[in-house]
Amino acid sequence: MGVLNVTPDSFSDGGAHFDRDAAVAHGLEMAAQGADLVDVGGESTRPGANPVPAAEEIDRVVPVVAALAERGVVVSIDTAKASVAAAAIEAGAEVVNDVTALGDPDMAPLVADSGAGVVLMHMRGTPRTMQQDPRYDDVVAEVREFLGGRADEAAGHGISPDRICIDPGIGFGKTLDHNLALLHRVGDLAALGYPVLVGASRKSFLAGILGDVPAEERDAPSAAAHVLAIAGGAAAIRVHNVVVGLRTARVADAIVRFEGGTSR
Ligand code: PMM
Repeated sequence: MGVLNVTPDSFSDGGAHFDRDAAVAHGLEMAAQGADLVDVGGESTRPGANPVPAAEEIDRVVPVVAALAERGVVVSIDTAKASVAAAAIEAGAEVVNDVTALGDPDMAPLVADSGAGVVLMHMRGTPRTMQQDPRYDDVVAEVREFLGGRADEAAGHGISPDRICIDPGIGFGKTLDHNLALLHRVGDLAALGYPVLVGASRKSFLAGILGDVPAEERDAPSAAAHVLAIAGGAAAIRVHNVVVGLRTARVADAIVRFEGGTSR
């Protein structure tokens, strides 16, 4: 999944794709580079970010979704608002990437009725407050319990289980240790039986390990996290740099899936 933030303030590519034509061009570029999905978002979820009114979010994302879908790109819409998701699905989006895991009561019926796929992500709190002293007794168990519950809820609304993907929400209300625990034990989440999406790309926990490495220099560190997530059973990764993400994922996959026994 390639990240396409159509916002003036996302943390890692903030502003770079705010211009509509530039956003469409970058989305097409990521698809040509091999992204299976282009994830279009119009509201920043960076820590401390303020919400964007639905009408403005729709105005940002719908023309970009429509232009990409028209050209055959499979688009996911990164939104927590059912009204935005509805407009994006109308414009051709096939997946709803919801960082609140169906927090909007209108979202589950919309996804069910439209036949879209859905990504259910774990977040503690809201982007405004989520990094203020997040605490868990057992972060992996709590995230697993939450995602299992949300997936059941989605299925209860008639969303087909084969259209559901789960995501631990790296960086969303988590300390460095929480992120490391979740990445270390992706298999515990995969055991729920749904494909797991992991988004570690350029996130600040990497700087928590490496020191002050700027976001645009975090692609190799992101790849390290994604490779180990794949080894733990992750089915998809959400990345800014599709060339690096896809190449590393393909090598990781080849090793993880190797069944040839001892070398000859
Ligand atoms: N991270 C961000 C935004 N949306 N969606 C999912 N499913 N998983 C993530 O980890 C995730 C997300 C924040 O990162 P960005 O500002 O680079 O988009």
